[in-house]
Amino acid sequence: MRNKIFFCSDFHLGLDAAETSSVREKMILEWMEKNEPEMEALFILGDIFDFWFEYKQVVPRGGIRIMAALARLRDRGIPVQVFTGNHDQWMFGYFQEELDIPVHHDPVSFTLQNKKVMLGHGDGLGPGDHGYKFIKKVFRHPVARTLFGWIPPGMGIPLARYWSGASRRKGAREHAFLGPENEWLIQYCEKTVHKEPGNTDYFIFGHRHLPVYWRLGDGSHYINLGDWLRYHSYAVMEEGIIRLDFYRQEGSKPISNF
Ligand SMILES: [Mn+2]
Repeated sequence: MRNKIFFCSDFHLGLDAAETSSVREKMILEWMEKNEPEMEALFILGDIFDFWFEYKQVVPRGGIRIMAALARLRDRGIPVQVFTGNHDQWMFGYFQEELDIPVHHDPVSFTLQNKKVMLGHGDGLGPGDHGYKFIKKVFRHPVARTLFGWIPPGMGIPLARYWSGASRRKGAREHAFLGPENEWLIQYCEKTVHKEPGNTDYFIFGHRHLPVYWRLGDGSHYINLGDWLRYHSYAVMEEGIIRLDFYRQEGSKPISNF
């Protein structure tokens, strides 16, 4: 029976970390295949790729197995939706046209199993981080995209990979949980539920690379999906209830306040 909705993010394919990208990719496929018989839908909340830029006629090499697996899910009639992350925001229609998968660039609220769920990558939300918010605007600007598209891929892609690595090294300082006052996604969610209590049952984001399951002021919940670089974590919704789980890392627990 297809009654489970799966949420995951931050595969960062193309980046060799604790495991190589290809070992990680195979693990993700194994996870998808194992859960496919019960899969009602799959949401991927950004940073599938460590770098992605769709040129007009060309896409970056790599990631072919994950794309084939997503195509197979679609062929079996399973809804798949993708959000772009800060590392793979330059998706301009390839997933929609080739894989029949909708791509979202901003957070979206869905009603899933009778619950209101807000989904997004999570970058650029909450207070502070003005440098990043500015760069994000620049990178999203059509003129910047066009200009980048004119740089030959042999130069443009290494340049972008360097930038992507630099932003990750900056983020690497934040592996530890900073506490509810300093976790900007918790701040963002608390502010949202303060303005509109009871409007959302679950806020689910990626980007933070830290599995978090947090009870918010109005009784709703914020979930951070963690990542597949360190945690192999994901969320699964069944009968309107979401749990955060770890693939092949039994006994791991998310950071939680309940
Ligand atoms: Mn990420």
